[in-house]
Amino acid sequence: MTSQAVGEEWWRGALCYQVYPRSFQDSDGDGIGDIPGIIARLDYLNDGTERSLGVDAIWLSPTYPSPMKDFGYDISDYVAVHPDFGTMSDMEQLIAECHTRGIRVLLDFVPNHSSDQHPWFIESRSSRHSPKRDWYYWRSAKADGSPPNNWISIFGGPAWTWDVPTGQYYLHSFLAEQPDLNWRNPEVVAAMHDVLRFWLDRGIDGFRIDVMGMVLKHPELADNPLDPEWRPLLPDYRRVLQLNSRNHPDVIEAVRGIRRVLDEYEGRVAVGEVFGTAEQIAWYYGGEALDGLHLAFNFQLINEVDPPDDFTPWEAETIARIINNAQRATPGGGHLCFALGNHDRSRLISRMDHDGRGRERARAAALLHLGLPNTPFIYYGEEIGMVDVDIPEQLLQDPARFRHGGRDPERTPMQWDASAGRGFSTAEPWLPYGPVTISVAAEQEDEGSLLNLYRRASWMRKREAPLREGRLRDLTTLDGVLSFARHTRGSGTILVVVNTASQPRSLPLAGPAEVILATHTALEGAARDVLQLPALAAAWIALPDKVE
Ligand code: TEU
Repeated sequence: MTSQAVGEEWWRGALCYQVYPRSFQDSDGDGIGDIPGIIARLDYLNDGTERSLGVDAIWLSPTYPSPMKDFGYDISDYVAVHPDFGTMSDMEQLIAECHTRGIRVLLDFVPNHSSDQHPWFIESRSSRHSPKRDWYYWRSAKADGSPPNNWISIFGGPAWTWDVPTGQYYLHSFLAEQPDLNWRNPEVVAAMHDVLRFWLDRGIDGFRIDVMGMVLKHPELADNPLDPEWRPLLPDYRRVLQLNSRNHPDVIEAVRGIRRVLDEYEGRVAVGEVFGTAEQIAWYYGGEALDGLHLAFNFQLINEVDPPDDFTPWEAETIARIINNAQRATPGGGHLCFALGNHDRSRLISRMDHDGRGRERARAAALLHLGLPNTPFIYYGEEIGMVDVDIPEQLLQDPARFRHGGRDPERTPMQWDASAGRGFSTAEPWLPYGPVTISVAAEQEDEGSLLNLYRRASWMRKREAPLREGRLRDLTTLDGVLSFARHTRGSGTILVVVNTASQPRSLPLAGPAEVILATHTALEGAARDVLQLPALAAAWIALPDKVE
């Protein structure tokens, strides 16, 4: 690594970026993004200058061999690369090229389930006496032939599938092609830890861990309680509360085991995908010892409650509550990690566009996200304002239709330019492109663009200690305006203000200050007494002790 010392907790100040490899850059003309494509675009992410986005780490959604039933989250070999994405040597080159630019690389680790085509499962299902039978959850039918419990797959239907040759059911929390691994079997744990070491030995800087909270379930796989609030049209899996299938107290031991493997190496990070209340999310840090996840994703700015009902409104009180709850619940020294989007959730602008002002909110969201004390993860395309793309029925790919239209709308190819192939591919892309008006090229030309706002925010964050490592203070809301301060002893205070109201608001200032960055560039510069915030505006303001 060139930019930071090895062993440092680099991830605390880092700006992370999620690459969905199928959709980032195609290099071989098959309409599917690949690793050489990602390498070709690294300068966009970070070329060491302020012309680039200043990304410190990328997380790659799964790049492993997979039948692609769940687009890579069904892995048939944990220690190889899918030919659609390239070769192991491409991956090694990506790691090396990233490291010369000071970009860390996180892989997606999917511990809860493998593909049904993984040799482990093929062996496991071959006979009741297979030495790997217990690597997965096999159970006999109830007396009436029904599945062993009432669990429902997140993708709909029973979480159990009957295997005719061996006359038993196996458990799958997602698709039938994604059987759950049995983490109560020490052989499974050892094998999965070896997977981690395989990649850590190749220089991978850490992992985003898929559905960490499902890895250990109730030891007897007891029924889940029915959800009295379920009603038709809600996803099937919501018929039951995931009490015994998720966030089980035993999960933390699996987390600690993974953490111990990472601790055998220096400067590595585990970022877990976890769901629940602020307290449930915080629990994954491992308490005061902080021996659990380094970072636990908080998705509450996307959906405040889990399971999700509605998208979190762009509303000061709600945002303040989410931040407050997260701060209060997280153990001292635990570092927050917010995401405003990912490959499973509707894109930010589309979520917040009920009045056609989603784009304005996206600008303010950028300053909120990068202004919070957290390790922000940007979902590819968020920085150029990509939107959900309406996919014609016959082109839908995602097997998980638990959401109307599935998750394809937010997975469309990165739009690099306004050409027919968007700079992404010369072939028919695996998913259709979005509006031609949205592209990196267009954003780069426009000084006031969303991309330039992200870029400026990213580099300012690197320069200004309060934004990178300052404590959060004085979180307040007034009349739709959210504000909080970031403070470090010796480096001053920066105020983050977000006007979520659709009308202008006046913000009284205690004295002379300087707006160092704003959604509306006209706001930037010296300010005193009162700052007039346009509707949906946001700003970063350096307070007097910083101005001199
Ligand atoms: O997602 C987990 C997942 O499905 C949640 O987003 C779910 O909607 C939530 O638990 C409901 O409360 C991960 C991956 O991100 C996703 O792409 C995979 O399909 C899934 O796991 C299975 O690996």
